[in-house]
Amino acid sequence: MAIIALIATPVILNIIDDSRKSTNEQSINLYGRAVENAVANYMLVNPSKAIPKGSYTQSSEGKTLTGSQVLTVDYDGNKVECDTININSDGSVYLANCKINDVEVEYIYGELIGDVNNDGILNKDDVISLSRYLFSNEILQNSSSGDVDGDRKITVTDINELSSILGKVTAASDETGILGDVDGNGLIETEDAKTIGQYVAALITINEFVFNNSDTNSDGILNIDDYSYLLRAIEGMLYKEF
Ligand SMILES: [Ca+2]
Ligand SMILES: [Ca+2]
Ligand SMILES: [Ca+2]
Repeated sequence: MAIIALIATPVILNIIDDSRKSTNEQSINLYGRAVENAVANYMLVNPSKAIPKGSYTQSSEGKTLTGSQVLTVDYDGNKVECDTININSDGSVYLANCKINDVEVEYIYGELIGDVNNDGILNKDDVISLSRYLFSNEILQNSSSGDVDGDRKITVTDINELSSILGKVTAASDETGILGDVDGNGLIETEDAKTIGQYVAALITINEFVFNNSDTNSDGILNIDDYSYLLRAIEGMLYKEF
């Protein structure tokens, strides 16, 4: 009997742990769906407005979310508190770093669209990495997450949209910027290609920061190839499919 008890106890503990785990997952799933409904309701009431994307913070037991808009969440289950609540540009929801009734849980709800380096945070590093993935084949953990417009390709449009979601990503002159964003305004546009063209034609000089954002084919030389490479990308002819 003693032996059976020794063996049986850990199994029972595991079952309790598993059921607690699945209850936690259920709570987060229910809360995540309630947040998705809150987004849908917001769109229903404000049909002329854009999807209220971006990061949010909770108040009133998670029933109010504050970010680019204020959303009301209809949820009565176990208390769910999350440090990370993000509404993606397609209205889908991402929850991470959550606590259920004040106990931390590891479960993540949804996908954080645009988190191409897969660190659970959407920030300018993702935009910069995505540009380097498109142009110079930098390896990304989660490149498909960079398909912000959902056409199953990574293009300049995705980089620009992701940058816009973050309020247009800019880099300091001593940092690495978005490859292809020559003038550093946070968007890859024909103006950027023009600047390379002017440099190649010896009409202007450029500094190291501009050079680093201009060498789109990443061969350490800035010439007409970078100009045409960037132009092709802007026209959607340079892309990565998955
Ligand atoms: Ca895309
Ligand atoms: Ca630019
Ligand atoms: Ca080059």
